Amino acid sequence: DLDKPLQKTFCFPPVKDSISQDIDHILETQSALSVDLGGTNLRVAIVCMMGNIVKKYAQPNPKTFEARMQLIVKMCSDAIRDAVGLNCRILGVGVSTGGRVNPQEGVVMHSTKLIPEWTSVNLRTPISDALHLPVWVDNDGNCAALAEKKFGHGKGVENFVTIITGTGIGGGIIHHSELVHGSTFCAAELGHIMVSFEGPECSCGSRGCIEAYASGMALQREAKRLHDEDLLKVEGMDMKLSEPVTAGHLINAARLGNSKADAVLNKACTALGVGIVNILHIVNPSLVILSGVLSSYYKTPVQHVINERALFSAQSIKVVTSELEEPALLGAASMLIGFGQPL
Ligand code: ADP
Ligand code: BMX
Ligand code: MG
Ligand code: CA
Ligand code: ZN
Repeated sequence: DLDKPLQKTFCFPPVKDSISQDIDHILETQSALSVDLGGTNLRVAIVCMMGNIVKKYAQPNPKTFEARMQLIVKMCSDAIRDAVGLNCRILGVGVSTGGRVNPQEGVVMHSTKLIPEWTSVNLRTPISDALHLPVWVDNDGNCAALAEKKFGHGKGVENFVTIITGTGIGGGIIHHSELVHGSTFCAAELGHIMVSFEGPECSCGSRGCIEAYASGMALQREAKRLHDEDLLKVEGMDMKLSEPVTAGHLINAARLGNSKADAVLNKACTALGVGIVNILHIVNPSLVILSGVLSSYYKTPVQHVINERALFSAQSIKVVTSELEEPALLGAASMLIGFGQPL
C-alpha cells in the first residue's frame, strides 16, 4: 500500500521500550524542596519537575535566628519524609529569602528589620549539612522572576520585571534573559525605590520607599491607624472584634464608600505606579508582572499611572498579574529543576 505514510507502518513502535519508560519515570519524579522566607511566613514545598507544587507547608516566620534555622530544618525534614510516599525524589533545596543574597556563596549578606537577625547568614552550609542535599539561595523577588521566566508570563520574554507584594515589596529584573544581581547583590530591591523625600518611614530605615506606601504591611499600618481613630468601619462591613485588622479591611472599607480608606489606597496606587514608571525609564522592559496578595488590586491603577506619566516610548509596556500559585517558592525550586521548560 504505497499511499500509507511510511512511519506509521514501519518506524516507531507504538509502545515505548522499557528503558525509555524507566528514564521518563526517573525524570518525572525528580523534585525539589523549596523554602520561602518572608516578613510574615515561612513556607516549604515539594515541587515536581514540571513546576507543580505537590505539597506545601506554612508556619509564621520565627523572629530569632536560632528558632528560624531550627524550623527550616524541621519543616524540610518532614517534607523529605512525605516526599517518599508521594513518589518524589528530592534533588536538592532552593531557598528564597528576603534580604540581599550572594547566590554563589548561599549567604544572606544583609536584611532589613522585616526579617530580624538575618544579616551575614550562611544558609547553604548548615542546611546542606543537616539534610545531606545541595542548597541554592537567592533573594525572594529574584526567585519570583526566575519562576515567571521558567513557568509563567516571562517565558520567552527577554526583558521583564516582576514586583511581588507580601509583607514588603520584592522585585526581580530579567535583562537580556538573565537575572540582574548588581555589584553588591542589591540590584532589583524594587521595594526601596523612593517616590518622595519625606513620606512614611520604611523598614529599611529610609522614607518614602514604595514599600512604605503600598506593601501589605504599609496598608495594614494605615488600616490600624484608621481603626484606632474609629474611622475604618463603614455601613455593611463585616468585621469581627477578635480578627486582626489587615489590608483586606482597608480595601473592603474603600469599596463600601469609606473616603479615608479610599484616599490611603489612592496614594498607595500612585506611589507604586510612579515607582514602576521609574523602573520602566531605567531598564525599559517589555513586560511588568505583578504578583502577591495585592497584585490584582494594583493592576489597573498602575496601568493608569503609566498611561499618564511614562515617556511615550514606555507607554506600550504591558502590565499583567501572575498566574503562578507561589512565584517565590516556585522560583526557589527552579534553581534546580524545570530545565525541560523552554526559556
Ligand atoms: P511574606 O512573604 O512577607 O511572609 P505573604 O506573601 O505570605 O508574606 O503575605 C502575607 C502578608 O500579606 C501579610 O503580612 C499581610 O500584610 C498581607 N495580607 C494578609 N491578608 C491580606 C488580605 N486579606 N488582603 C491583603 N493583604 C493581606
Ligand atoms: C524587603 C526586603 C527585600 C524583600 C522584600 C519582600 C529584607 C529582609 N527584605 O523589602 O529583600 O525582597 O522585603 O519580602 O531585607 P516579603 O517579606 O514581602 O516577601
Ligand atoms: Mg514573600
Ligand atoms: Ca530582588
Ligand atoms: Zn525602604
